[in-house]
Amino acid sequence: MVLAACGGNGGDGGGSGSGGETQNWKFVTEEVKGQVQYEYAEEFAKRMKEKSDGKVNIQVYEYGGLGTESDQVEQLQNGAVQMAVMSPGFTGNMVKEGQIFALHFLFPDSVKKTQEILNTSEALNTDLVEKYKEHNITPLAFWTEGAMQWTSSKKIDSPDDFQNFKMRTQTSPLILESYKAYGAQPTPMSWSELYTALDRGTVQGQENPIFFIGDASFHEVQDYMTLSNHNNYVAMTTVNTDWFNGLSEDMQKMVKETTKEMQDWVFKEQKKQNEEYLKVIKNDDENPTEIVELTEEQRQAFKEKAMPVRDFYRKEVSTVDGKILDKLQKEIEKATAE
Ligand code: 6CS
Repeated sequence: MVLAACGGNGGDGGGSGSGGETQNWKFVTEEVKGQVQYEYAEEFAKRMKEKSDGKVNIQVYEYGGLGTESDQVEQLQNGAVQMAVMSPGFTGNMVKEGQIFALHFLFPDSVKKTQEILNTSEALNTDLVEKYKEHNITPLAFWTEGAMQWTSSKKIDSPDDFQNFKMRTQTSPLILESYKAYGAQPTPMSWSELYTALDRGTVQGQENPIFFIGDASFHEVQDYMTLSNHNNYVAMTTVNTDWFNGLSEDMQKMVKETTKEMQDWVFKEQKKQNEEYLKVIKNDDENPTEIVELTEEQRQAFKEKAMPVRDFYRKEVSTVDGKILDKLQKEIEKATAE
């Protein structure tokens, strides 16, 4: 009840959404201006304003203004903000099943196919959503920010290169487990500390989509970028569950429709940004980065080490005996056979 009241009143004039009054909502992202999540939220706000004839006024927050990624999760849960772009990589200690996205080489190599699966998967959009709802978070959509690559201070083209390698990760335990499987020493930290940590050698490498590596200038303090495509960066559009349930049906419909439209928009946005930043990194002569392309055989060596992590997920992480993973794997098999 307390959460409902708090969520429902979020922002002045928040209200139930049933009347004609102005609605002021807060939408927090984990990225800064120009980056995919922030631009997503701005575009979302613009569309909602237009559709509601100016009645829905969404204030978008860059990363940093409201604290760390973990603080932002709490703010969404307690209704201090109504909407958030959230990465499952920071909620793993709470929603264990959400760590499914930490499994390497699970989704197809094609980012487009991956997005299609994220759009249609029942395992994710129904079963996993239920798990988040238990924590007053409703994911309305899952979308990729692109394939992730490794940057490093030494060349990485085989699992041996990861031996005792200090790898920065997000906080979800299964992400750490995925890097331990290669022999690395994972070190969780917020991305706001990462540039300095790479520069000082506190950590030797990290994973992210290319646009983020380039925009956050990580390549300036790294010597190599391995095009590993070992995973996709998946983000979620989330709302405070109690607040959302308190909106009028029309308003809920408007939010859902906008979220749906935005799937195509964000796919194009991440593609554009990832392509542009690959050129930026390649052409940055002042900060040269060696691009390491893996052969299929080299990728296979990483895949073999990554496979046992799925059993670990089933046995040690999943609270439903791996049922969501089993279902998702079937959906992926079906989608890739088409
Ligand atoms: O590496 C990270 O933690 C950050 N990466 C991206 C692509 N978005 C936000 C996130 O916090």
